[in-house]
Amino acid sequence: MKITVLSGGVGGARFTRGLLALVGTEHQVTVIANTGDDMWLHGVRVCPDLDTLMYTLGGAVHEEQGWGRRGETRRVSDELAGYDLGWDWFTLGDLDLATHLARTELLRDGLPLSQVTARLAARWRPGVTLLPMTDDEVETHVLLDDGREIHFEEWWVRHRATLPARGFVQTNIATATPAPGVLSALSDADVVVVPPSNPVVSVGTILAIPGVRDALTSTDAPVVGVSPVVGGAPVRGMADACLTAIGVETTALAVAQHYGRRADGGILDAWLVDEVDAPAAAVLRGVGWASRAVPALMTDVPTAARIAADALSLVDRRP
Ligand code: FO1
Repeated sequence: MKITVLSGGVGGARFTRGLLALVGTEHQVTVIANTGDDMWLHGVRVCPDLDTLMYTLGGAVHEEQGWGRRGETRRVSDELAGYDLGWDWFTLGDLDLATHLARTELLRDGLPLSQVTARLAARWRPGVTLLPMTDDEVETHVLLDDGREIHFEEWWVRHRATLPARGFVQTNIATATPAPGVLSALSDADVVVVPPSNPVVSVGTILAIPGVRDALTSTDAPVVGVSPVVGGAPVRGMADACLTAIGVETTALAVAQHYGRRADGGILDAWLVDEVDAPAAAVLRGVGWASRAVPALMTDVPTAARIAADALSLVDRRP
């Protein structure tokens, strides 16, 4: 079975780790990753979501953080601070820095990001085909109520998404093209999964790449989503601030309606919610969705695997 996952960072990575535990190696999993969080820092290219997926699926992630490397040190970033360079709110660990140096070297050698990603991922053997959503440099910027526009990571990490925002833009999005393999991963899939990633700045950014949304709405594969919101709050991170910025309520029902049902011009056929949101599942079933409420908190890998199984079975796909 060909399974395609649209993923941001931590939530999508943990879901995909559970999916791999469920399907093993006899099924082919492709992950299309958000690269809107990417940035140039100290002359190297940082790709937070690609790296979170690579480290998490490769067994090297700092588990509590959900990003960065286990056993990380900060000698280089301390030295850079000595030169008054960089930010105290966003630093690169020494081990992580090697990933960015390798990526930058390969990019400067002329390789597109998709080939660079394949080369780096080969070391970590993530068990999936890891694709950036595009090879073009697209960055998510936040439009603040005060008129300023700042990089998403500054809003998210420096300001913990507390600055009132009125929306998000992706730079260069109009001329960006899907990376090689992205559209076929959607059109040739047996099932497409939208995991509990940030629906605005992760999944939304992937959908903003010209051609991706059309490929998703027209694929023969069923498309099933897993709610990132449980009981009116995001499971992790600050997706509520992102949803509020675009005028969407932070509920499992509102996020489903934001994505939309494919029969109504949206991107999903099915929506898996947590037990506390069982009423949302009932409302959605009443208007033609496939929807079910299950224990949906990914507390460990076996639980994430069971949630992945629940998502696949909601669209009649069984590994
Ligand atoms: N998150 C933080 O809260 N503080 C950091 O200093 C930080 C550094 C960092 C370096 C590389 C990288 O790939 C990710 C990093 N992150 C940091 C996490 C990052 O904010 C998240 O991975 C993304 O925002 C999730 O989309």
